[in-house]
Amino acid sequence: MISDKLKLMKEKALESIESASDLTMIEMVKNQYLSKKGEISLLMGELRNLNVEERPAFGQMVNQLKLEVEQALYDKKALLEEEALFDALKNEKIDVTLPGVKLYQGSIHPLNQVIEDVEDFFIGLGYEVAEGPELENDHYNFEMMNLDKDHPARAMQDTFYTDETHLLRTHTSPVQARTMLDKKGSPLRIICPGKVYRRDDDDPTHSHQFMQIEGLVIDHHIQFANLKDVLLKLAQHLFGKDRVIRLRPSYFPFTEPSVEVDVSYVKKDGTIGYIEVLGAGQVHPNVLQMGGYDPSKFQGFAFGIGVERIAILKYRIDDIRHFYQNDLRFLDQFKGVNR
Ligand code: FA5
Repeated sequence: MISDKLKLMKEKALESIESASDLTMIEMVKNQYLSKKGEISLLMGELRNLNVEERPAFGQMVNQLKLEVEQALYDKKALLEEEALFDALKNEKIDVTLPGVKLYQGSIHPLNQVIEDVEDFFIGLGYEVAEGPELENDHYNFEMMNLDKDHPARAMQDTFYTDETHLLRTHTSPVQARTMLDKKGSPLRIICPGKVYRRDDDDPTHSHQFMQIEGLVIDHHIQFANLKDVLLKLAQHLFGKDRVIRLRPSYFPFTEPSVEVDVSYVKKDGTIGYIEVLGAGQVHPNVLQMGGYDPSKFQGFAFGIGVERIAILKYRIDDIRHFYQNDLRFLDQFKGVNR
């Protein structure tokens, strides 16, 4: 009987589906019965061997069988997929009791902390922050600063030349010249932090590469007293109200008169000592003139602060080289300072 044959096929198919243990086996059963040449599809070919009256009933039975096998495959597939997902979730379960991976948290380098602090102070006084190139033209680094080609003071700032006219700047003072030309004769007050380079021998207070913060103010009626006032206020902002500054006469070709400025500190034995932190002075008339300012109408003052020297004083560092060695034991001590 044809219906027995169909019944047998159904049992066989459902049994195979039932016993399929993964999705590949499901796919195989599906091919075996439902593909173009699958057992159920081939049954339809048998329609031809039946007489016309029998055909509709047979067609209906085969369709019914097909629907049931399809449904069983669908259900089993869903079940296997759910089991696979469940297994994956079980295996990938996060163990919240495991210790976490500690991420190293860096902090702002102590020299940058000093720069930010000095910037805050001067921005509060209405200064702008200017920038200039580290690879500088001899013209700005020396000539515009009143040091012509054969000036003996060039020897004090011997540096690294890349060709006849270009060098790693020896100080941040060339930014004075660049800013003056930019401002085209109008009053200005700027600071400029940045790296500078010299052929200095490294020792506890000297490095061949260090940082400076240049300052320049040009206006009418500027006096030396204005310079002294701002430098004392800066020292007290950085180190506390008990600090004093000491001005020693000095020489820079770009300022006249010129001074070197020391800040007081208490030595280990309790006595008062001084550390030189910057050079300064009133802008030389030649520098004003070259920068496009009439020296009979404008005066100015300028200064160049040694950033490392400020950090040495502020954080009591015994050797400037610590700032450049990237030793995390040293740098970790500055986390949260000034913040
Ligand atoms: C100058 O560089 C002048 N351009 C500063 C200046 C600007 C004067 C504007 C007048 C007007 P000096 O060579 O003294 O000056 O350097 C300034 C500061 O940089 C020093 O006071 C010191 O704090 C720091 N400094 C100088 N050489 C070194 C070095 N090798 N290592 C670390 N800090 C240094």
